Amino acid sequence: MLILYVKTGCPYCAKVFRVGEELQLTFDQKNIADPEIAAELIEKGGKRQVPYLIDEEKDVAMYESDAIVDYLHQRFGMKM
Ligand SMILES: N[C@@H](CCC(=O)N[C@@H](CS)C(=O)NCC(=O)O)C(=O)O
Repeated sequence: MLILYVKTGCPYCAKVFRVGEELQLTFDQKNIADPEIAAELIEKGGKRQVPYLIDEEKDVAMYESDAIVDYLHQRFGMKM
């Protein structure tokens, strides 16, 4: 499961969504507009910043859209 913490209107999140579409990925989206989700993000990642990706299968989590895009390309970009 890929979990992506996002915020409506966030351009960095939009960048990750574009790559997700390109790679035909499905994210379990969590929007920090909900204060409980925002608190959950801070608890898990340490700060309130989106996008934040959790790849449960690989036990990997990261902030920073460029790092997320690179990670998704590396992990899913070579599908045959
Ligand atoms: N360098 C970061 C920038 C991320 C960023 O600035 N995100 C904003 C939303 S666009 C954010 O998390 N702001 C905190 C908030 O909205 O509470 C990236 O590329 O992911």
